Amino acid sequence: MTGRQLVTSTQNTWCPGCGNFTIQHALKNILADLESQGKSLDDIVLVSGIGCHAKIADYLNINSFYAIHGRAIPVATGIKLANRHLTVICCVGDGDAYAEGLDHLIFAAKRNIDITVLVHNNRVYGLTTGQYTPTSPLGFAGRSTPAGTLEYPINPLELMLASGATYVARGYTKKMDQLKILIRGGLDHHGFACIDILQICATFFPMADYYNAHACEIPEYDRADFSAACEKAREWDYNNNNPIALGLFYQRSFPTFDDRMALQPHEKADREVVIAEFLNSRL
Ligand SMILES: Cc1ncc(C[n+]2csc(CCOP(=O)(O)OP(=O)(O)O)c2C)c(N)n1
Ligand code: SF4
Repeated sequence: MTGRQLVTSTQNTWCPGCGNFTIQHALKNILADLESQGKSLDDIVLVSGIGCHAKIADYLNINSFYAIHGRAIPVATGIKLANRHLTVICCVGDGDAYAEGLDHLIFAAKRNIDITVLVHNNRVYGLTTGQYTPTSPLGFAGRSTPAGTLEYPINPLELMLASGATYVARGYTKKMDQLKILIRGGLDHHGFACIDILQICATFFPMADYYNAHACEIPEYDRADFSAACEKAREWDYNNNNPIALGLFYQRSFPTFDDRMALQPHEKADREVVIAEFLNSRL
């Protein structure tokens, strides 16, 4: 039970059947669980980008910040560094995080900042009505590519593993129970968590039949084994017709950027001394 009404009264404008509903529902349940376990919801911040996914910040009744397109992750990073006590969740789109804000995603993974990124990966620009994104398959015929794309998609799991993410998972909006476990695992993980969520865009890329036919569970292996995780992540490259493994691919414990930052002198007076010393050394 939660003491708070978690869904706001803001009018919801997602299309019927949109996978964003599942992600919102999963988050709502997780928030209620966290509160019933003694966590104050005031210690949770949701940051979103720009796109259909981003409206989740309007619909969930928690502290939130609507960033600009591709910039949710630096905002989330700043919030975490300003107050390490907060749990910071970042909801981003695949256009948002894998195109516009890709450098921020890579650097957040490299730094192992303790935030949880949920990529609503519908493999299309939903809000701007169907242009291709970095995870659209080769030949995707959308508004900006009516004759089909000429590019192969990127594999975001492989990219996140290579960049240093310490929790890498893939969920699917038609598997809400598993999605909840993966998101909760990311929130409980101390370090940078990235969960690529295969999301149904009911209007511009309705992939449910395809995903339902190809989705499978990841087999047992040591989740701290980087090579095994990379091998598993390469099996489905977002373009071939191989089985699509869902679940946790990789997790390891490693010092976070915020931990390291806390060890640095951060008092204003200290900073002024350091800056003065530096300037004097240049004279
Ligand atoms: C810098 C910038 N470029 C372009 C846009 C226009 N724009 C708004 S939403 C959007 C696409 C969002 O797609 P995605 O991140 O995949 O999210 P979805 O709508 O699919 O959830 C674009 C290109 C913008 N707002 N800002
Ligand atoms: S356009 Fe796609 S992603 Fe956007 S609300 Fe509709 S179904 Fe959802």
